[in-house]
Amino acid sequence: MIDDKIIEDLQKQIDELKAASQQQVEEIRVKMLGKKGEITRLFEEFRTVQADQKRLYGQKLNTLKNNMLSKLEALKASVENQEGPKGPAEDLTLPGDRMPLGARHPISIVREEILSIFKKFGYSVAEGPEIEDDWHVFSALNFPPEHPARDMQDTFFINNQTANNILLRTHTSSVQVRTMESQSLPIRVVCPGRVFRNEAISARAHCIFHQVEGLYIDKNVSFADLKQSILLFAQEMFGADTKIRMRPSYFPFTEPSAEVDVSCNICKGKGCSICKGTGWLEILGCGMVDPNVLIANGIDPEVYSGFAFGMGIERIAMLKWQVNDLRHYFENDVRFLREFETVI
Ligand code: 2U9
Repeated sequence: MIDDKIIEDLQKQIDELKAASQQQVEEIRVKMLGKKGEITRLFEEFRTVQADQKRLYGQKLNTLKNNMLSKLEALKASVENQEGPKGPAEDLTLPGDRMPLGARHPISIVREEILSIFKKFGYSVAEGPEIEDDWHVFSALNFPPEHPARDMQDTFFINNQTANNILLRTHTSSVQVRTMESQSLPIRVVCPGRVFRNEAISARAHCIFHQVEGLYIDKNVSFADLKQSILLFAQEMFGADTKIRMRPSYFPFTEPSAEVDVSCNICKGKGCSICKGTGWLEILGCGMVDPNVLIANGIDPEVYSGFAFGMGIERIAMLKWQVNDLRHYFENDVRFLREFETVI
């Protein structure tokens, strides 16, 4: 049975409706417009309305239903404003989302390994600028003025209106020079860092690579100290049964100078494809600091002596993991990097 009173009462109810949550809005919708809802029931009873009244009550019922729908929209909007767009406050007791852990780059892993060995030997770590001047990279290290490393072919110079001696460092020796300027003797320091050389990129060379260099200056430092330090480093790095051999070499900043090979720990010195059948792998260069370098840096070579060494981190990493192409270390292909995820 439908009459004006029922419709007016329902309209009054609609006007007074309130909701505090999405759930209450839904309950109201079901109560009014659900299958057994009050407005739905009126529509079902519409059949019983007398024919001459159908037009009038049809309009009234449609208005009631539309008012109800508008009210539901208004209630929904007001609840959303109260709760924020994402619904009720999040449950703070739920476990958090796991952040996937990144992994260290293989060059960083080897760098830290080298540094931690020298730290055990009492060395401190120093870093310096990648953009340097001629003095710290060449002159203070006994490079003669006509040395080919000073050439544009080998070194990246930086165009500068006021100075023509600004360049990207070709080795981290400049950091040792800066250490001699700022620290008192004795000095025992290792210097890791990125260096730049004007070279074509290939499997064996890159215009950017990483070095660790070391410098030890004190009274009575001898070649025997150098040899024993390098042997201990090689055994820490490549295994206790590692042997070393030294071959004479030449660097402007050391005299005498040597290149150091370690026994190949793949074939145990018998000869394999990694050591190209020789049983030895070259790992670093070293020597006694040239007296000219000590003088240039204000140190009396009659009182003090020292040794220095330098190694390329990529080269050590290639030997450690038998990577045959240097470019892998720079491309950051995740399939390559993932191989080192479990290496600490
Ligand atoms: C000062 C005095 C001497 C650092 C040294 C080497 C030998 C050496 C190369 C290894 C491979 C560079 O990365 S590489 O291409 N380095 O062989 N470096 S002695 O000598 C110094 C450094 C600073 C004041």
